[in-house]
Amino acid sequence: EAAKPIVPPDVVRTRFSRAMSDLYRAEVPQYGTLMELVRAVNGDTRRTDAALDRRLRDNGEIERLDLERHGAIRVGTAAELATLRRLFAVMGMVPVGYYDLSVAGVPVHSTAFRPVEADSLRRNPFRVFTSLLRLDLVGDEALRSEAAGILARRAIFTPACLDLIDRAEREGGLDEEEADRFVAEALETFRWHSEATVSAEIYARLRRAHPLVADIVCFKGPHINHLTPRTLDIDAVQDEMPARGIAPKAIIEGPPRRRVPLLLRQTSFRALREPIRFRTGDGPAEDGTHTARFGEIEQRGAALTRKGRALYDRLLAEVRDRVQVASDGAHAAAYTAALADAFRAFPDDEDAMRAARLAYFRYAPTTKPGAPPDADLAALVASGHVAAEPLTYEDFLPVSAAGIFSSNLGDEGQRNHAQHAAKAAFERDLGAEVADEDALYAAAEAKSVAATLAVLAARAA
Ligand code: OOG
Ligand code: NI
Repeated sequence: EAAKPIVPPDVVRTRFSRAMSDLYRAEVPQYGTLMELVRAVNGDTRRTDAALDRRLRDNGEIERLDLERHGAIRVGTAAELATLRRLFAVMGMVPVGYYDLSVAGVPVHSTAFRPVEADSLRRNPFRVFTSLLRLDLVGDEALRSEAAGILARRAIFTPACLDLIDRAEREGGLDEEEADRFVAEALETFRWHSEATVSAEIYARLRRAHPLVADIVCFKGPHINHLTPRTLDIDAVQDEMPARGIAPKAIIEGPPRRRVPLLLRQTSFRALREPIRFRTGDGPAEDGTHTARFGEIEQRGAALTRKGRALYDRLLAEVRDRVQVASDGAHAAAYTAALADAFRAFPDDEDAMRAARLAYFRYAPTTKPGAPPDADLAALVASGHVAAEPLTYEDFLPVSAAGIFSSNLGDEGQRNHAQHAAKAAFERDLGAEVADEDALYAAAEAKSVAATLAVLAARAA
């Protein structure tokens, strides 16, 4: 039998991320408004920052810019998580990183499904931050077993979706028709269901344990709770949001504004209050509301080495010890000032960051001829024979941006909580190990160094 023509996973991912974006725009109109604003600001930024524009074009990042977004979902059981891993694998997305959200007082732990190869990231870096409920962090034992029972009775994947995942695994991929069907079926898992699977009374009890517990347990599926476009200038978007009828959080989470952007800066706006319908025995349906879904934007910057990340974490912790933003936004200005002040200790210059090994870089030969054969990499960059630029951070900072996570949980200001990491249990439930993000950046940098030196050696020969 002839091998069937396979749609590349990168293509399936792009189709899926477009379909998801269309779905979310239909479900959450403010997302459409936000996308328009981000597109306008990105256009302005490219016009006023010629160097940035050139870099984006040289790297083929222009194409990914309008496609680029991440989403987030939360599931309730190991089986749901393990099946999601197989579903995302069909689209070339693998679990990267382990995030312990218990430090932010949230009873989940998480990973990010995303592409990892440079070419795949360039084509479409769509990511889904995926959290698993930790019932072990819910104190009330009766409630815990009730929640487990509710979760055990639901099926979040359509039979056709499960069948197509099997088929992709068995046959090494999906053909055209299967790929389109897969996108449509997979989308069913992520859409919003306004019918709760429980009564108002159970919902209220789960909500009292933690709002996220109710969000995860009480519905037919793990509705996508936000979809985040990437902007080139988050301050400009934040400033412009009120004029478009969107009320952002008081501060932008993450590092301060800098000449060389670091890691990830994010801001969000409040979840919609959506009408839902509770289950009742034989009586009339009971109406209620639920806030699950919110909007978010982000700006991505340099991926930091362990050393750079340690410095970032230390500086941010200093600021958060000194100033806490209240839930009503009080102290926001003091926080922003303290942040800018603290980060003076972090070099804001690509050469200095590279010399101090604070960030990962991608190296490439320039067109300048006559590279001295015995020069080291730093000398070749200094002499203009090799160009270096920071690798983009492709991952998440949910703990330092805990405000994002709690923005839909009602009024919670910034807080710090005890740590209960359980990575081994998470990987057991996932059915696989998570990739180490630091190792991925180090490997990407090393690969670019080897390729650069090979080109220079070939030129010299
Ligand atoms: C996920 C929050 C994490 C981000 O951008 O840090 C996240 C959630 O609320 O489920 O999306
Ligand atoms: Ni997010």
